Amino acid sequence: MPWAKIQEMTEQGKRYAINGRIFGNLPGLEMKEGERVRWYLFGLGSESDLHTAHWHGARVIEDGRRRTDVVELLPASMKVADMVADNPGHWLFHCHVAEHMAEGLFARFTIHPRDFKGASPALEHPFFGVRGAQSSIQIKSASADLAPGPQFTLTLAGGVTVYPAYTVTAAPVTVQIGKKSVSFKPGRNGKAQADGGTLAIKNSGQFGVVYSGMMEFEMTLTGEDWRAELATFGPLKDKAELTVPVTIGLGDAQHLGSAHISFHTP
Ligand SMILES: [Cu+2]
Repeated sequence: MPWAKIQEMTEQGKRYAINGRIFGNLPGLEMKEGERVRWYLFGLGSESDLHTAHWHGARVIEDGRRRTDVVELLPASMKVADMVADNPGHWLFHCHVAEHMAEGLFARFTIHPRDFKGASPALEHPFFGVRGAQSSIQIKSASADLAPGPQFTLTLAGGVTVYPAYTVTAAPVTVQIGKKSVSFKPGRNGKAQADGGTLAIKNSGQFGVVYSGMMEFEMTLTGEDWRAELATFGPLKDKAELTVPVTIGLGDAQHLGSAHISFHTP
């Protein structure tokens, strides 16, 4: 395997962690209302590791000097933060650098009420980041016009996750339902035509770049082949509804989702 490839894979697997835990999975940050708690903060890394530890629902005194809820940490620097746990609840503790947070640099801490007795509740599922990332397609509307012959038209609108500042000409967009697929090659205007459909990317601006991390699209899939493919999932008739799996490929990336299609006759 080429060295450059190994570097790339290492970079993809890299996460920003607190005590080795990511995405809200760090246990043990628990205290009782009224307790005085000392946090020892320590950062390590390189120039990308400029961290800002931030508490929700609480304030600290940083190094005995400053009352705040954000403490800045340069690599290999140490700070002490003193907190009076005066606000019971489950609170977020995270790095305020947006990219670090998106890559897992957050945890929860719990302030139990003064009269709390018993075992601490088990951590629930991660509440931010992980799950949302698994469904990388959102189909917001799907409808099919049961016009006869080649006028059969399935219209899909929704969004698919992309890298920030994604260039729409970078890779073909392949849509697959059942065994049938079509591939679009969007131009800089975000539009593409292919045998059996059209694609329009709605938020790629005048330069063909999607900045938001979510590429919004509208597409039409036309012709008898699509009707035949959809018919393998259930009967097609006026006012019927069907849920079908949809795969959208962007270059090497495969995004899996489903579309809830409503059918109507013209
Ligand atoms: Cu950070």
